[in-house]
Amino acid sequence: MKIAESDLIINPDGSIYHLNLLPGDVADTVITVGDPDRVGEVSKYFDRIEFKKGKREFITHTGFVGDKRVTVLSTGIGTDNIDIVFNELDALVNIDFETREVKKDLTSLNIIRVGTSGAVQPDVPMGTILASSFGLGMDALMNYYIHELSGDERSLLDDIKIHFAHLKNINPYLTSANDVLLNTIGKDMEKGITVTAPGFYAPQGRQVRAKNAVPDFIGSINSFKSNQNRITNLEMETAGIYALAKVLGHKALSVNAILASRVKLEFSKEPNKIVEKAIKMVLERI
Ligand code: R1P
Repeated sequence: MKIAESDLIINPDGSIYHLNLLPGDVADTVITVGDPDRVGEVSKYFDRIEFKKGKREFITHTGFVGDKRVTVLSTGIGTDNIDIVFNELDALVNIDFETREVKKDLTSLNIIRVGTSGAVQPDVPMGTILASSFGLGMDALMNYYIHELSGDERSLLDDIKIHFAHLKNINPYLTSANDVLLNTIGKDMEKGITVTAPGFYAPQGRQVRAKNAVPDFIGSINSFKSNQNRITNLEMETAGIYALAKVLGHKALSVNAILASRVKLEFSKEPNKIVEKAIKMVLERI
């Protein structure tokens, strides 16, 4: 079936609408970062850079780590951007731009987020590099996609829905990390459920000047427990990444540089060093 020109927008030069990339520009291993300035912090470790492209907040460098071709791409902040990045990355590898049809042989990308995050457990200190075992979305993205759950995801999400029943009008969604990536790239990292919020301030329990509608948000998050599973950290992309990766047949892992302790009310004095450590760990393991 031919995909409509209004549904999949291709620029006059043959590149995809927002990412500004051509089919062939994306390596099978993709590192995503939120901050466009972090793209160069990753690609400075490449042995060779093939090209640099960009549009809006979506900056891409593709190059080589040894013999391995790697793409690093910034998503900007939030799962609304993840919707764009994941659909366009998938289109670049799985849709024939000439015929506008889905290819017969599909490509499954390995996608690793290297992002920043705040810890909600007292025993997860600043400086920790944490691999998300699950992404728990408190945002609305997956209300718009058909998202099938495994038995394990379903039973954990059932427990989560009971625990968070007081959060009216929120329909949480849950997806596990790709097992292989979790056990290789994330092998000796701290693990836990990562909550993805639709904002940075009240949606993550921060109290500045506007009054929060949800009392003790951090307390309700860090008190959740189901078997061995607990919530360890908060950020703004992981759940969308895990869910859309699964829907589209890609493998995803989110690696979090913990810059803040939300229970000890602290923020790191050396955030760049922690991010640097996460970047190096991921590049050594891909
Ligand atoms: C908020 O400051 C941003 O930082 C975190 C959040 O997920 C959000 O995108 O990740 P990045 O540092 O990767 O952007």
